[in-house]
Amino acid sequence: MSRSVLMLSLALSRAPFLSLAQSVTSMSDLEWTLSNPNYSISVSGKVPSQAHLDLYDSEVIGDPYYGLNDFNLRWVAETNWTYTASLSSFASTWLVFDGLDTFSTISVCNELVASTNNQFRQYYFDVTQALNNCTSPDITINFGSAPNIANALANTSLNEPWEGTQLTYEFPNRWLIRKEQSDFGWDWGPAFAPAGVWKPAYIVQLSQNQLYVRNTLLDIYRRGQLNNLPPDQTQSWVVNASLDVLGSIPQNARLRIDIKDVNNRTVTSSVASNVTVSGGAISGNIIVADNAVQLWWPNGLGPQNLYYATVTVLGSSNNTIASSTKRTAFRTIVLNMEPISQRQLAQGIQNGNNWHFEINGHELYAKGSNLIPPDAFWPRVTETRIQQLFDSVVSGNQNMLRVWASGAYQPDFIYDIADEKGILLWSEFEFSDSLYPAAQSFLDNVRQEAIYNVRRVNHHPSLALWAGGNELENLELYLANLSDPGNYSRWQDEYETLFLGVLLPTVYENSRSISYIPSSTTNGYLTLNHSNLEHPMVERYNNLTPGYIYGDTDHYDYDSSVAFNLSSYPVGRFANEFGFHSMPSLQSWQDAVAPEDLHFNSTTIQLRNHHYPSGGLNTTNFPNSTKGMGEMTIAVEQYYPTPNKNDALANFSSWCLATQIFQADFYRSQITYYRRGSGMPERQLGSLYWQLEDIWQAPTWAGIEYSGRWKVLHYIAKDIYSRVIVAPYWNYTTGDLSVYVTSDLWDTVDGTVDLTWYDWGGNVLTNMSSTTTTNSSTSGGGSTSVPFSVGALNTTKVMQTNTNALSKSQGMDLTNAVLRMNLTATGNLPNNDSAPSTFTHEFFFHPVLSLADAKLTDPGLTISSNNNSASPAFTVEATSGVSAWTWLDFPNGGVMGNFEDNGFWLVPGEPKTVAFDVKNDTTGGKWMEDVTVSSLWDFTTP
Ligand code: BMA
Repeated sequence: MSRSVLMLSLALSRAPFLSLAQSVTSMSDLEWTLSNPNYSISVSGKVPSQAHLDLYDSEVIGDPYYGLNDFNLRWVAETNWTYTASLSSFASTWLVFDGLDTFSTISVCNELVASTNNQFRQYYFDVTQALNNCTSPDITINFGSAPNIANALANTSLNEPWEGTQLTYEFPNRWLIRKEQSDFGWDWGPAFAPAGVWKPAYIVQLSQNQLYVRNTLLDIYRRGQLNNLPPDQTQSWVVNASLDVLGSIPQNARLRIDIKDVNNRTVTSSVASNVTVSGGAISGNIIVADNAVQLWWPNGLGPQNLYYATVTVLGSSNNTIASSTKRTAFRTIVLNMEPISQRQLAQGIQNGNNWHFEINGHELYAKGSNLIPPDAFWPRVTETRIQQLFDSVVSGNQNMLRVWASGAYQPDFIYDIADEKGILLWSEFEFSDSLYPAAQSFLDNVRQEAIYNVRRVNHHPSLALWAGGNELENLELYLANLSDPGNYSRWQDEYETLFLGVLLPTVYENSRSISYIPSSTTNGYLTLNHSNLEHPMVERYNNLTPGYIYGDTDHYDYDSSVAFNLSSYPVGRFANEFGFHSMPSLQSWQDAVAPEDLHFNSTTIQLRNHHYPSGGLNTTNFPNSTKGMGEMTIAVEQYYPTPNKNDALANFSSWCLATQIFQADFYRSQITYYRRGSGMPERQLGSLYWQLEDIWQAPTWAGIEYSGRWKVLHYIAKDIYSRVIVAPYWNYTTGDLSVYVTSDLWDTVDGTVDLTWYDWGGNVLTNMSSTTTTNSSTSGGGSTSVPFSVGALNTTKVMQTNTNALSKSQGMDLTNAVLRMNLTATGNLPNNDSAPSTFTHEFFFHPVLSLADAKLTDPGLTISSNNNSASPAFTVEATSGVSAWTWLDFPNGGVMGNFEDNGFWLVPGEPKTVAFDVKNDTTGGKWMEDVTVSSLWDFTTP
């Protein structure tokens, strides 16, 4: 089998595209050289790759992630890089690049082919002419320095007199170029501004009458469906297909669409109607009966039924000219922003507008987080890594990720993984935290990028939404109004030109199945009128009726003194971002910094903290960094006993953990609040915290570290994203304490919550059993058992009391009391025919705001392992007191994975066995010997 045929058949197995082009050679198969004459560098290079990675492989530079190499390697970003390779002689040849990062000049046989300026576009060039007169053909791709070019563009008319709106992290002027915006620095990441052929590239040879499919659009929607509006679920499906091809499409060409299930059974094989040929694309559609297919559901809401759709271009004698297969599915997903209806008002929902997702016509509670670029260098993001990351998403009980604007459009393999695992991907165009140029050349460039990506990913059932960009309305337009009120209408007009005039029509013209919002955080639209083709969406902005609720929320408050003040949280329909930063573990730090730097305020650690960003290229960002480090320290000091260990490394490790405990505690408090909102007048239906994972080893908002290790946050988020939860809501000023059960199931669930007060020694406070005000509770043995029934996507109160009253009238020592809430319930999982499931959840509440004020007791923790490396498990027991924030830890190197539970509380006499999910192990199980357990008590010991 020739290499190119092999490559085609490999491509087929995943089926990113299937083309009958006669010869497709991957440019990865060429021998590339990377060179830079200014530095006399000439090393071997790769495609796909980036200069930093090839220089690291050739040992010209050290690990870009080590120490302060992000600063030391700035020279790599500030110079030009050239990739060259020899070509065999090719006739009738196209070069197809799925991604060039970013400013490239391409020559073949010394003849200029093209220049490119957009990382996110697919480029294709007919180089037949250039090859014709060439004896030893070669290709040269010269990449200009993106930071230098951005600076040069700042002196052109592309730049505008923006004031107070442009957030610079490190390299300036990112908004003038179409390159991953976080490549120029962000508050959680380094600034490498890499360059290279960052995505696959192909040499395509076509003879006459042959076509190469370079992109495939599949749009599956219910008949009559319109973007952003809930469709009629009884309608049949429309499957609209459109192939972008190289080569010329015969005038009389027809299209056939075959749909098969994953067992290769044909669902339908039909010749498409309404076939059109225009602009290098052939399009047509078929109808599929509603009952011919099974629906796709997100994680936890039903099965992920998948299908293969093959679109074939047929010639006049029914001969196949080209064909493309995509794995897809049948589902509708809508972001419903319609006005609150009479029916909803009658249910007690507060007036205003909806802002929630509906899958196949059902409201769902979106549980998840924000996905940032998993690496500063995309070419080293492997499928295995993403599989593992998404396994953590699934086991973390998440069903939605917001793919944050200003990384990169996700490659197909990531959507494929999300399709398989049922993770909805709220996707965004790459614009963030600045205003953007309004020049025609810029808009045209963006339009091409948007068309390519909207068409490329539309077939994925995991695609949940397109948003124009990050924080544009709540932050950027707000800042524009604040700093330049005289020109505000200009900034709003320009914003609308790009986000309503270019991006919205790109979505609406290519897809009817996906909703669009111009900005991640938005109050939604005032009107939506699909018959107004010019301007279907009119934004609401701040046109608000007092007392009404609109839109989604974004919440950051670095004043940790109000972290647990519930009235400081926003009341909205959906929380798309909220968070606070924490340190990564000692183990992650050990991967990235020298042993002598392993202390809280070492220069390296401080300078790797980019919250708050330097705002430029200085490498002495101590004033801002200290602020960010200080926020973490203050939070720990406020709420927990502070570690003060004799051993410097142990002290550092404890401090890292302590910052993670605060982070997790704070997020949990917000998540419970937002989830309870599903049954409150705000009808709150989503919680996506900032941020899922790390791009490198640094203090950030992440719940999963760069190595894949879970921080306390990811464990606690997993727990609090359980289906049916019990949680306390405490006003620590008045002492009012209520306990609610909240469920995101689609049927009523019945169960009981056992409420038991303990002292820190682990003794049940038997005289405290009747501290609830519910009617039907029963007490005994120091516990109160409260039955409950909670409706679909709803909440119900199971206890109301006042801690000050408990202290005054019942003599409770609040510093020596802990309320354990234990829930057991029975109910049905959505779209699941098996017997009812049992749901359990536990929460420990302490009636003092700071655990530093609590009478913590040594819990006398013990740990033992099952010594079974094939299915490792550890049994932990508290022998002499309540164990708060019990933390199992595993060593660095050799093993990666996660415990099934962590950060939990224990009372004496109830051992808990915790399994460990191994993702990699090169130690043959030896790592199990080094697993440790600690708790908050350990912060109090030297
Ligand atoms: C929001 C996000 C990101 C940022 C995060 C933490 O602004 O959209 O831009 O990294 O908060 O500051």
